[in-house]
Amino acid sequence: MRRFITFLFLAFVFTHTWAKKKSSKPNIVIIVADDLGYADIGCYGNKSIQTPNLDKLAKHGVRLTDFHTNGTVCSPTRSALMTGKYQQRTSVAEIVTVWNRDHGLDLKEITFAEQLKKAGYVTGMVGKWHLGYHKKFNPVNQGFDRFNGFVSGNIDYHGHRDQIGYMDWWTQDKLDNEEGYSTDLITKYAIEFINRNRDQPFLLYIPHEAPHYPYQGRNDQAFRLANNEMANLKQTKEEKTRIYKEMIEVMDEGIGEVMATLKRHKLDKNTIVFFFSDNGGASLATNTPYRSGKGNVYEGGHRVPCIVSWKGHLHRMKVDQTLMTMDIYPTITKLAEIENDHPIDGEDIMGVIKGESTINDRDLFWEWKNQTAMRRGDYKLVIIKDKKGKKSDDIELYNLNNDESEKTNIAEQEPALVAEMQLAVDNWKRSVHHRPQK
Ligand SMILES: [Ca+2]
Repeated sequence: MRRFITFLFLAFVFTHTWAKKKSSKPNIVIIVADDLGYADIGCYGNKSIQTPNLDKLAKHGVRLTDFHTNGTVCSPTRSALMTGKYQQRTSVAEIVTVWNRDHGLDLKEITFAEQLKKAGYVTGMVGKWHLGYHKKFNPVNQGFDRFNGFVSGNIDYHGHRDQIGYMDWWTQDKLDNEEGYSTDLITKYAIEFINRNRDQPFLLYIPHEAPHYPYQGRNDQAFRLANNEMANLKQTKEEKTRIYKEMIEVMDEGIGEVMATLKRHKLDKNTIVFFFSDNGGASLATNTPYRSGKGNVYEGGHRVPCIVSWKGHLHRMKVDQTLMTMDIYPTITKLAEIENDHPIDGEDIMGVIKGESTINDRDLFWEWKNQTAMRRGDYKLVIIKDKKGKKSDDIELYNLNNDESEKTNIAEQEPALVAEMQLAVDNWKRSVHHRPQK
């Protein structure tokens, strides 16, 4: 009898300790939209696109108004997200294209998925990778236990062929095409992953394809064919705009289903959810009030919506601090109680998101092709090299505090500040482009 009581006592202590340990590390869900503009969703001011689920996340969570992507296009931002570093320090500072299939994120990089695995998390990814087409760069070789999705920049939402006609839908590192609208498949596999792993700490990375082109709704036809052939498709601007709205609304619906799954398993209090875009919106997007869009270093190219939700831990709040994609890495590794013993550029922003602290003043930088930008407080420096018809660099300075749309160049009025910021840009470039000798 005494033995039995001892057994019961030990069983209780073990279960209790385990339960306590289990609850101390939250599940982490990171949802990324592709090419979603700043004002493409309701809670960021859109009046025609219906996004009730994202609006609900923002209503009960934290809405960031000055969150930036590291890149102004897909792959560079994803590289910074995966590594916590300026992408210029990694092997992927440019877009990984279909024409360069042997290029990808160096396997030596320590991704956040690899770090979380070390902390005992099961790690899953469903959706767009865009950090290397070749099998050796597959997410399963970069820390993800499970991968369903595609490796290129975009696929036909129905036929799953990439831009030049290669089939691109994978289960782990095996090509495994299946029927379905890619946004719905991503939702399906996200839910399946949560169902399967609900009893252990998990990381789920959900990089959606929407609303990146090709513009296809849920009930449209596939139009990319094999061998780089396209079905004869003519879409008017009005049709594209209607489909673009639908693509965002279907993604929002999927995000609602993921949140409902977490709730159904009573995981919502133990799961932190991040949502953001990978760069500013493209031609059909609304980036209001910001200037320009994808592929540009003006605000519209990299200031994006970002919402963080964690029931019972985060409260409705608006955060105006300047934050960046590379900050996600140290934030989630800290939540997983992991020390990063390798250099990264991002900073843990959990204190900011909770409204408990602010981040130290820091300069932030963007670089894309011939454009460079830098942010210091409210000031934004933009340098454009080789601008058409100009012999010298175009130097622009804006004060975002009273000129959020970057309309009035005040560089001539602030020569000392411009010189200081140019020096900081030079130093940053020297620092990030330095590659240690092999
Ligand atoms: Ca993108």
